[in-house]
Amino acid sequence: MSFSTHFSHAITRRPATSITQGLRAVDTGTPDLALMLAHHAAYIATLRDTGATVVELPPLDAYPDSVFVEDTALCLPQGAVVMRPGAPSRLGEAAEMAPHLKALYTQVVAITGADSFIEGGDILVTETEILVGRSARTNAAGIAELTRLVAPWGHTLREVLTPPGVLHFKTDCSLLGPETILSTKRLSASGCFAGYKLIDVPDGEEAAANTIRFNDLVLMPAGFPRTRDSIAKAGLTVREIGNSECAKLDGGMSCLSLRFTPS
Ligand code: CIR
Repeated sequence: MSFSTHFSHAITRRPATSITQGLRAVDTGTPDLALMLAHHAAYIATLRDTGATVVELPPLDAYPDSVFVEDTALCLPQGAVVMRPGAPSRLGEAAEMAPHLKALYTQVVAITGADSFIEGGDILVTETEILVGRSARTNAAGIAELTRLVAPWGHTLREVLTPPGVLHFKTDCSLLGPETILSTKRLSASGCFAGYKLIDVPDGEEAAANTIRFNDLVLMPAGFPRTRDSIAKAGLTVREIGNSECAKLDGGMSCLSLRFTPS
């Protein structure tokens, strides 16, 4: 079983009423909390359908973006690394996540450098390497510190670039199988996925690039039929989840969970 696609656990956090204050690159309207909660419940139910244990953490009103738990940690088979988010309003979310990781993992380490910034959304773990996109949220010092922390666990990092104007590296790509990546053309054009099997996101459906392969399912945002058909054609079982409210805050399928098999 591949450690990059198969997991026994996920951690999620319920959106708080402060979600209306969440960060966004462009204001396309206020997220509707009731609808977001309904989408969130469908997301959790789908993760559970694969047989995984899903931890549901309570809302954190002090952190409007705290539903996007992926940015707070990197979870690997050997241990977890607590991140240092580059968005000042999100920095405290990492410390809120640490105890929940410590409850499940024997090894939990943290990015601590005052100049180090790194968010989980910029990190794509494949079966053979960890790709980290430098972005407005993830800097060279953060990547260097993560490289040192995961080396003893046998992991190699490769620094790549998140396209300009794109929030996170994984806003534009996802791992669909141990060697298969779904990517926007604007990202794959950089050549960063040489050696992988690539599935292109059709033009105009770039917002569908952020999916997750979770056990035997691929969770993707609803409303992107051409991307859905390409993934299904690759032999994968797709579940579409409503994402209209998280999309207003630049969030998607990967952002809503930490996925791992603790050791
Ligand atoms: C933010 O700007 O930080 C949030 N509004 C969205 C975070 C999305 N997270 C992710 O892509 N991993």
